[in-house]
Amino acid sequence: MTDKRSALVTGVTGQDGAYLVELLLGKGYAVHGIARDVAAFDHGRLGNARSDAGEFRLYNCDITDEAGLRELVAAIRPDEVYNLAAQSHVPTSLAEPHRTIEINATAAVSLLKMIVDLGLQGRTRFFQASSSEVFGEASGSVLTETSPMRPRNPYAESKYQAYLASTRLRTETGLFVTNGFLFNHESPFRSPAFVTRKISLAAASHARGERAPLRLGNLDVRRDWGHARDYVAGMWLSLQRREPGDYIFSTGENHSVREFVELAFATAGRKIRWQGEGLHEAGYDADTAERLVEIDPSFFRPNEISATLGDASKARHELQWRPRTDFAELVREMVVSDLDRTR
Ligand code: NDP
Ligand code: GDR
Repeated sequence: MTDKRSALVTGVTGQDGAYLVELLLGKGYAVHGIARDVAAFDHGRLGNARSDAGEFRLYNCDITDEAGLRELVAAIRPDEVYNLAAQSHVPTSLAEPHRTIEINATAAVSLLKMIVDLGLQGRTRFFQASSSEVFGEASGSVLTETSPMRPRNPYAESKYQAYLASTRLRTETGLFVTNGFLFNHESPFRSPAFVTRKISLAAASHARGERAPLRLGNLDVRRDWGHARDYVAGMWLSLQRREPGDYIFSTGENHSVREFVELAFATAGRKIRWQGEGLHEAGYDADTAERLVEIDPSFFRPNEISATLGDASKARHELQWRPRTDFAELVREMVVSDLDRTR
């Protein structure tokens, strides 16, 4: 590769990886992506970015393979590292806490420390993908960077551990490391393991004649949902500052799973009428009375967070960051994309 600005991106096969690589290539970076299965990287996700000034190279590497990762970091000497690799699914973290901590915390700390050990702390800037999950249940209050952190599941614990280590290394060694407390962000590239894509896929398949009802957990939890494209722009902006810092990235508005369902099915041409209560509640087509949505208690979570809501004023003032896609546009984009795919 040439003397372009270089970025190392972990978790490149994930949702944010796709948008971030596209953004960096568009800015002319030499992008080095690591994935444990490079064949799983969907080049179609890069849009037109490949014709831009950047260069893209993929490497097979599990983030928990410390020796392999060290070799890559030493060879690339990246200007920027974006640590996106994670076991990012909260229910999976309950079933596999050890693996979640190993990937999300231990490997993140090793990567941070190896940059210092390789003498790169004067050169390499580091973005750590942290999460609104670290704050735990805030009972509807608006979260800022100084809100108390009370993780409620192994995923949140892992992100909290990585956050603590990163801020310690920042003051101990002068490493430029920034944490983004990312609130939920979605897109047509979201894995169907997450509720928004599960809903958009179901709305699209019902428009194509699917008869099996969509089975969901708690319809009344509220999330501050934004678009992934906006959030990766925030990641990049946070590394262009003179000084490192930690930032909330959120829209400042939240909506319930129920609202997401209603809007998604409306986009696919179905109006939902709710009937029943609690576990017996179901969503019916207002015109045909077809049962479209039902409750499945297996998707309820222990220690559920009832609502998230973030205040991104710091990112707005210091980074001039603001989300561009609102809730209605997000839902529409996801459903239209799934309708196109299933056509
Ligand atoms: P995804 O789950 O879509 O992507 C995670 C990526 O991590 C995948 O590419 C996955 O690869 C990779 N990965 C998992 N385990 C390993 C491993 N052992 N070695 C190497 N790579 C691994 O997440 P998102 O793109 O949505 O999120 C990006 C980051 O932002 C994550 O750290 C997530 O925790 C964090 N975040 C995301 C939010 C959101 O709403 N999207 C909100 C808050 C934080 P593979 O394909 O092989 O599984
Ligand atoms: P979350 O996202 O756990 O917030 O983590 P998810 O989409 O899984 O859940 C959002 C909310 O919806 C409720 N829910 C359901 N969730 C799923 N997955 N499936 C269902 O059927 C269902 N029914 C209701 C959940 O209980 C929850 O309240 C995401 C991930 O990207 C994390 O990595 C990230 O850190 C946080 O967002 C911020």
